[in-house]
Amino acid sequence: MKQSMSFIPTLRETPADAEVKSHQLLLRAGFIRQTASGVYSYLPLATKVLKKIETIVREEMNRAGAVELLMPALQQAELWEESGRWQSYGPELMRIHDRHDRPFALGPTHEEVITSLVRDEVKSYKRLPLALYQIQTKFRDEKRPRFGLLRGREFIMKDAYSFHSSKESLDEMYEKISTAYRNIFTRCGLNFRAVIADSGAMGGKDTHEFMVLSDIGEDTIAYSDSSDFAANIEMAPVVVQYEKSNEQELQLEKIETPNARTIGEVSSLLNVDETKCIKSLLFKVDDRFVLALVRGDHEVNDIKLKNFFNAAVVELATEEETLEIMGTKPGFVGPIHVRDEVEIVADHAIKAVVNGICGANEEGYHYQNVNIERDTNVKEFIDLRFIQEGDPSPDGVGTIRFAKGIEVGHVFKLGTRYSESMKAHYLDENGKSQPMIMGCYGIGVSRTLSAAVEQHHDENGIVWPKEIAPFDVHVIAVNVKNDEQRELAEQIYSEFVNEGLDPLLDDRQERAGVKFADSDLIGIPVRVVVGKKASEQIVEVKVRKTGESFEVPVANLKETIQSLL
Ligand code: 9G3
Repeated sequence: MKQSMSFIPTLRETPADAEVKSHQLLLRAGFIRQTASGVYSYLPLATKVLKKIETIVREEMNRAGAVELLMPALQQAELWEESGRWQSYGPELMRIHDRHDRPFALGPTHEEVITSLVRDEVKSYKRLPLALYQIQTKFRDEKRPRFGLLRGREFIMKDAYSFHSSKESLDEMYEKISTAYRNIFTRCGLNFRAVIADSGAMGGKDTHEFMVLSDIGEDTIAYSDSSDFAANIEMAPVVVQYEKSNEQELQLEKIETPNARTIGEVSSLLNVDETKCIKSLLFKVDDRFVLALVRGDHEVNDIKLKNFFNAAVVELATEEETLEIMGTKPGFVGPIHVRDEVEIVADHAIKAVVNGICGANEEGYHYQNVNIERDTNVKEFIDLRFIQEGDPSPDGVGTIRFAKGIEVGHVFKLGTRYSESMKAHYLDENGKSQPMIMGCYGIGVSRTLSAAVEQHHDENGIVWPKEIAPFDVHVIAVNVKNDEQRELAEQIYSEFVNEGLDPLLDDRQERAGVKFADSDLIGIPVRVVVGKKASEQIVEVKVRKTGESFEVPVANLKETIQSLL
């Protein structure tokens, strides 16, 4: 491509409303432009990168045995009525009406469409397993679009769906596609982790997220410092074994604790360690109330609470609900003298607390010398707390550290969640009708582009990994008014094209400083500068990542570039 004919509107200044580096640089380097909140145009350079990422995705998905198709973005409401999701999704689902006033959704994902397509065509176990994928624009009306392409309202996703007649077959496909994902993110030059994730509302059982490590990531990953264990913090199990101290259990005693509501206030008022305090939080779990107990220095993991009760909705009770159910405000809630209908679950750590402190369910009062198994009727001790840095890794190897991650991939074992609700059945080898067992697998393609910039940039601009760079080499004619420089640059450009490279030629009438600044911003891995020494058939080669540069006779240029790429 020649820049004099291209469309790469670079910016000198950093746009004010862009908070993260990838958003700033994609705007400044002329890769994207916003049209509406969370809606972007991909300019020519971004389009090139997207095509490279998509090519890698296709190669790896095809290798895993999946077949590409393309489904409509327009999805009739009836399909979502069948799966029961038309009601369960709120304003995030982009809904429209056609000219006959019939309701449609702009597809945020395609479980309903693919299941209806396969159920109508596949009737026998002989046609399974089947794995289909597409690369297509998705629509989700995010409440707070932000960070450019990282959280948009219209974005490009590769979504795949697989159909099986046995759990083993699904497990096999799940592994193959997980391997494909590792290959994809590795080839895209990303530092990522596959983490055990919670299936959330997807209802599936096993699920993994693929996280690109980045400080601006929205998810927290708990990973082992000496093994490949990694889990979304919501799912990371806690395997600490607690030693109960052998101190004498003392008589339970109610004490005045005026205005001491938080664990911090209580522990400093009574001069006891937070590990002796019992934090009691009332939750609404579906249609009942549950009192969750964790040690004062721990936090309740609401996802673990939700999974324990296999609940659809888990929310902290409001202050009014707490007052009504527990008879006091949240700061004085405790597990002693609790209404029978309120179930109490406690984290394992609580069992080891001797002579602890808890709220007395009376404003201004706490109990001391609380011994949970003597003084309360805890329904069950479970793994209820969030994992913390320094905890032992659940696989028994090393210690847990936290990192922030950007989710770029997510794989799910769906089971029969959609095939039952949408009646996608097949006849098994005994002629018996069975619901298909499904898996689904997503990659945020446009998000992967942004995540790559988050991981690969410096103070001068983007530093593309060569596998997904918009071009292989940037040829710059320093002064296009100088015939020798211009002609040599064009000659080098043509030779690169003939050698099968994909070069970008800066043949613009611009000052050298502008060309070099733009080249740093755009971030093509290797640069060839044709300047004053063109008359000696000498050019300068510069490596964008390291900044190293060296003079090369034009005769040696081909092998120099090939060795660098
Ligand atoms: C919706 C809306 C937003 C959504 C969904 C549905 C996320 C929804 C989960 C998935 C699961 C997998 C196939 C590819 C991989 C991910 N946000 N999810 O189902 F209506 Cl508005 O999309 N789908």
